[in-house]
Amino acid sequence: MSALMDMPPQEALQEMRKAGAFDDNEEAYEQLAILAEKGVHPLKLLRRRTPQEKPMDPVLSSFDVEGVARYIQEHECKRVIVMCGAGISTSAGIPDFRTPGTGLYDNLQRFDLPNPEAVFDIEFFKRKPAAFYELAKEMWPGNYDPTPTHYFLKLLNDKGILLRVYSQNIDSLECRAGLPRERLVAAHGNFDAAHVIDTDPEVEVDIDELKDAIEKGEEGWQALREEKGNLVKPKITFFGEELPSRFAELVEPDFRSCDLLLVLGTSLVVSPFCNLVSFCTGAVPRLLINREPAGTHDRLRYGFRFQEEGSGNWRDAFYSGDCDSGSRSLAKALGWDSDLESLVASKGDATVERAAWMLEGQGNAGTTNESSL
Ligand code: CNA
Repeated sequence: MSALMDMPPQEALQEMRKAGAFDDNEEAYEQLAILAEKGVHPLKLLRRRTPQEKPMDPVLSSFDVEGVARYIQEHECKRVIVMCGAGISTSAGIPDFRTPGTGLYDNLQRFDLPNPEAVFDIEFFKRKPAAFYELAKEMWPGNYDPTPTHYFLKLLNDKGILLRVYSQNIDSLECRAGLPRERLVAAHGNFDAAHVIDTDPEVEVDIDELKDAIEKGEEGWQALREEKGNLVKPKITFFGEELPSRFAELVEPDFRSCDLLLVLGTSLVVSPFCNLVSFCTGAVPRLLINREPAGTHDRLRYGFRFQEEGSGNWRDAFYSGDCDSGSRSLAKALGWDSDLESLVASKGDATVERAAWMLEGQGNAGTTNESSL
């Protein structure tokens, strides 16, 4: 394996593929291929030396929301990373992918797809764009309002302790809640911009132009296709497409310096995103807030160990339930519940005092809507 490390990223990846490393996970291969092209070595991502396998002394006084809140206060956390997914937006009325009955995948039958994922597959889109355009019309941002969880993200920012939100969501609700753009990595893109597919250098299209075309139905998007020379789509990342360069640029330094990880509303099955849970160091506490356990170490390399007894878990906590109630519980345990409710009631406009440990040395200049991290 050390010889692999000495090879250039793309060559190493091919060797790993030949050895069968991706036989049952072609998607992981595709994502690593994209990063390898950018010079990121696959072994660096897959073999990060995290001590999860070796038990450590417990870093949390209790493996629950209260234990995590105590940790944040006692260790004066200031580089919190949040990873989130579709589950933070379901209370806004946007279905997630996989919840049985209500998830998007269960509601795509009418598009007659070979499999539900096909609607976000770039090759399928090129052959049959109508299904995606129909769905895009339904999901277009603007029709939905942020949830209390989105305001909780803003709260962490206003308290001065948020390093970054890594979101898989394409609904842009994080920023609509008032989270500054520089705090967000929209790992799978969003509807903020549009482009003509298969153009290099990429040809951008005004997102409103695409919106107008989609609203007119097939006639509209066919006319736009003719005008631009190829299909136009929002800059959301399809299966088989490259993740935004901002993701590759920020992921290493961010996770290296992260002092607490919160994971909200995701099934943690889409790679490379799901692998991020292993990127912070082994002593960094992690809290999953979700309706069901996800990303556990039996399913995900260096995944959560909150189901382990005794010394098998030293840093992971799980809040089983809705993101909004989990976020409210954490805010309450931190003594920040009234701040959160003010943000919810004011749609993000309320002014919130920074965390006590972020006030030190700042005199009275500790009340702000912006984090200076
Ligand atoms: P997913 O696979 O559908 O998983 C969602 C997870 O959230 C599941 O484990 C659910 O049990 C859980 N969940 C659902 N509602 C709640 C809730 N209110 N509180 C707590 N937990 C809840 O979705 P992922 O995000 O994991 O998958 C990644 C895909 C989803 C990304 O590529 C996104 O682009 C895509 N997606 C985004 C949106 C959006 O932008 N709002 C909507 C649907 C899909």
